[in-house]
Amino acid sequence: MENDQNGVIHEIFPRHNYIIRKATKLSKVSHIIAANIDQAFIVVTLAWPRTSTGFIDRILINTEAYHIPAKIIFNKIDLYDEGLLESLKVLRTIYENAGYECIEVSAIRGDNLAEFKNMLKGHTTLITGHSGVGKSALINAIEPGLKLKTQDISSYHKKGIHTTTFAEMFPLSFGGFIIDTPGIKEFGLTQFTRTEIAERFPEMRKYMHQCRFSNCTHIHEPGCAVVEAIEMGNIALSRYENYLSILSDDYWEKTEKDYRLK
Ligand SMILES: Nc1nc2c(ncn2[C@@H]2O[C@H](COP(=O)(O)OP(=O)(O)O)[C@@H](O)[C@H]2O)c(=O)[nH]1
Ligand SMILES: [Mg+2]
Ligand SMILES: [Zn+2]
Repeated sequence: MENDQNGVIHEIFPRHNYIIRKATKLSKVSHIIAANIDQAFIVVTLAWPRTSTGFIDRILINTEAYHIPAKIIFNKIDLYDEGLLESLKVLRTIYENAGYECIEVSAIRGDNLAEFKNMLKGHTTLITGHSGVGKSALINAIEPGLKLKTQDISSYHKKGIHTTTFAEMFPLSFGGFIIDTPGIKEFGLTQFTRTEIAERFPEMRKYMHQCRFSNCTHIHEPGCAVVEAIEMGNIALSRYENYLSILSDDYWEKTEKDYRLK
């Protein structure tokens, strides 16, 4: 019965997708970070704390696994010098070629915030990325009413990086929802098998059915269409290197020499 004291569940929606995180590598307990997401924004920066492509690619493996379209938000561009702007161009090309939309923004200076806001409108968006890259600052910039706490990054060294420990969902006044995640240090990939990893790289997926062996790991097999695509310049080396490092350190050692750019 509905009354003033008790809330009533009107409808239970099925979880179409969700992102989980295990407490530790061996833990059997999984924590659902967010559910029913229709896009994920990976907030990164080439300024401090600089995001590695390894981190980006691990998150993308997760979003691919749950069929969540992902976009990469390069923040703090007000701090980029010429060298970093050059790196930005290179990274944009890598990720756009892999099929991911990219946008460069500055929460502080205001660059491209109207476009950023437009990308959020009407969607349920998971916002993820390292602690300190400016997730909360970006959300505040487009929805000042939320007044999310931002943290002075100089204090991270001393205190460790813990402000929030769970994801929070907020409605947007202009339509849609955002889910602000706590600073995620690392996504576990333990729920995937080794052969599934390659399938989570859209640009590798495009070629792998042409490999000579159906169980090709795209490392050392003859007639590997993925390796051929790398040699032709159709797959970015950094993505492939991250794939190798994800598979295992041993594989990485063995193949590193062969596929380095000449
Ligand atoms: N220069 C500059 N600093 C930023 C920008 N965005 C965020 N910051 C700063 O980076 C620090 C961390 O931001 P915060 O939003 O708390 O990061 P979060 O941990 O990802 O939520 C704060 O000191 C922000 O003021 C930006 O675009 N430019
Ligand atoms: Mg935050
Ligand atoms: Zn192959």
